[in-house]
Amino acid sequence: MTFHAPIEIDAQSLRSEIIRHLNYSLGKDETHASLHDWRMSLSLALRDLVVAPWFASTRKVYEARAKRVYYLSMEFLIGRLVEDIAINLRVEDVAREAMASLGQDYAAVVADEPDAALGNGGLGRLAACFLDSLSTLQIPAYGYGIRYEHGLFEQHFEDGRQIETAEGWLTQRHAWEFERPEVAYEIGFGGYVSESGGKAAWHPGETVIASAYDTPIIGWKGRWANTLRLWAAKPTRLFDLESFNRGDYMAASAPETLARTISRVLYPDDTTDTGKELRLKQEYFFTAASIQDLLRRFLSEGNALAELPQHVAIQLNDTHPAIAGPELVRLLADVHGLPMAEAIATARGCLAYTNHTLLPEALERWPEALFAQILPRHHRIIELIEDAHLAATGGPVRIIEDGSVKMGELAFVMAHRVNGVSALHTGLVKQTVFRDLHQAYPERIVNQTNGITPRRWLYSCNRPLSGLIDRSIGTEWPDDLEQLGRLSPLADDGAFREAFRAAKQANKERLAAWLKARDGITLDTAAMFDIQIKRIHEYKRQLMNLLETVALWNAIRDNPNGDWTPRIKIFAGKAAPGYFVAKEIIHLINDVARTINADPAARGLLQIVYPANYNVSMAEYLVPAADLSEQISTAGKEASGTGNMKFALNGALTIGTLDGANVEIRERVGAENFYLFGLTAEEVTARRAEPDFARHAIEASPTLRRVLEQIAGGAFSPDEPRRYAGLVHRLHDHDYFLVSCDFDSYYETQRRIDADYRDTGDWTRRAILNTSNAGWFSSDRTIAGYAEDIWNVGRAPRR
Ligand code: GPU
Repeated sequence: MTFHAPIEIDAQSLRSEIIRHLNYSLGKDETHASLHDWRMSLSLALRDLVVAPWFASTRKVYEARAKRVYYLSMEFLIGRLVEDIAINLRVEDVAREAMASLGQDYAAVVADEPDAALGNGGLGRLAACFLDSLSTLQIPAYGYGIRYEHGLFEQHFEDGRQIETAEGWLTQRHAWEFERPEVAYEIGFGGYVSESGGKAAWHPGETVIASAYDTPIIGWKGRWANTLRLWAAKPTRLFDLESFNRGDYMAASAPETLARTISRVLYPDDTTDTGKELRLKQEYFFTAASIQDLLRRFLSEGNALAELPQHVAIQLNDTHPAIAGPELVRLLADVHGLPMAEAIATARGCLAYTNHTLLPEALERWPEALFAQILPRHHRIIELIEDAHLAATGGPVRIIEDGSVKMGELAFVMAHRVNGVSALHTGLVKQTVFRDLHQAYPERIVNQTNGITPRRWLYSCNRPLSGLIDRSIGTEWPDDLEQLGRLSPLADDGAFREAFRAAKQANKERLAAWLKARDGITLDTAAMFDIQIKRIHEYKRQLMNLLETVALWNAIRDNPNGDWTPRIKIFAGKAAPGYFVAKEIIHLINDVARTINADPAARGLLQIVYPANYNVSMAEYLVPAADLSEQISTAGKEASGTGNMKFALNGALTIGTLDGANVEIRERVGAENFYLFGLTAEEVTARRAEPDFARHAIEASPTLRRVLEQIAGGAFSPDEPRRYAGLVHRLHDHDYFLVSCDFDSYYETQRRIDADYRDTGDWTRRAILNTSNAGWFSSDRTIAGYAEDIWNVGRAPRR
């Protein structure tokens, strides 16, 4: 396969293109253009540059009749695209210059773009990094998902409490997408199944239209572009004219409203299954549209159905699209006439499933009655799949059990490969959730440790450091990230260390300036930036971090003349709107922050900052500015983590447990350059079985006891002294995530960090070794692993 030539454009020509779009796409002249107009014009001009490589890539795939990868995901947490696309096209300097020549501040223009927040957290961001790597590796691929009208809610704080409001990225035109009204499929729900002559047919009771919107995804150096195809739900029947003529205007638009509801909003639950009927409809909606679309493409190339697995790899991002199995079987058997056994085997040859969690509350199960009502034919097909599976294995694992359809078991049985997302997690998948299935199908489970795209998460978000790296080892590292290893010898070079430290300092100042402008907060950039950013969840233990913060504050007040290492504790993240405990933790963080930040004894020594509305763009400010990365989940609970990788890559040291990919990060960056603490996954299980383990731990720790007494006694909520009594009480009897047991080890490790951080030269040396050894965590490596072990697709050589 050949590649698309590099994009050649100078600032003068790009400037003309921007003005052309301003005039003819937006209908504005230069004197009346707003920031939004400039941003749209720049985006449309850049989008034009993507089109040629996009066409060329598509043409090559059709010509070669190459195998394609279909990545099915409920979430794509993409963030902003202007800068990303300019960088991948290698025209970011040209774009900056063109905007400057038009009197526009490039950074402000870039920041005007709303984040595409079509995801909750790690799972959705992983999908976005994978799209970037698939294009960079020139693997023919489509991302398939839902074009939510409202992405993840916006978070505000009122008196320290989280308030959610609807997100509205599509109230403006989305610059990057192409609407494809001609690509539309009818998606059915409900109804009944008829059988005659051994043939089954589903007659849905209601239907909606899935309508496609395509966004080109350009890879590094513009060599290749794949497509992200998102489905929007539209009514089959536009408008009920009869009702309108009767004067019933509400009823007249009811079909439209009902249909559009399906793609209206992203469910805001991260690693929890809410079991809502609309969610099941969303899952079937986008999965069925995607399967119909890929089958149509396959058949249009004149292939025989038996060859489907040689042409199609379908990756299920968790169980959300697990209905793909029965849907593909239905199309192969009911519509195309394959015998049932052959349909199942063919579908399995195409399908693979990624598991992202062991948390029981996240494992999707649908009430069988609801499932059978919405998807009656699929219900029956699942029974047939289960029969075949039971006949092959002799049990004991069922897919439908105790009145529930278990989507994990369904995905597993219908996949030829199942993967976990870190070495530790994959091991636990084999030993716990899928123990029996692993015994029945011992070849099926493989590991693919997660990764992150170095284009966004180093090159673009950290220009001070990526510039330094370019000058030190050349410019080939962004798509061959293990080249960063060549920085290791420089860890001992005084001048390089100084330059590395200066880059970190520049990032801290950039963050400080941004927060000042946004929230009016002042940060002392000489302090250590200690950052925990992720969804708020009990297992991630933001609470433990906060308890340690209070303990440090106590220590400072006990000894105000001590030689303390100044720290800024930064928290950011959203809680699911229905997750009461997580919201209580947010409230407590804000209450503690208010108290400590107002205490003169803490001034210059300890500050807590919790900027509202964490998203991808905020992470792009925070990650490069971190000195210390908090990865402190209860061992065995975080499947992988990807934030942990972003921080290490950007030269933060980690304080972390032996959980998820922390284990592999520590192995690679070196144990001396990673602050390990806490119980192991095995120890966690053992400790939890001990009676009163939390009470014992609290009794044994005067430091922790004091903190808990303060919180329970209202030291941080004087207006409502008992506000956190329940939270503290629960920690004594229901400390499922072992905050109490790991506290002392965590606190002591933090004090070691205080001491180590003061040796700036040595800290910087170890930070460099984090960056230089984090190259393996590129999502290019992860995607190459999927291509080899799961999809059986080739990747083009690097150029
Ligand atoms: N994860 Br399940 C999510 O972000 N959302 C989910 O619904 C589920 C998992 C995360 C894991 O918690 C995290 O450890 C992992 O790094 C990430 O998926 C990507 O694999």
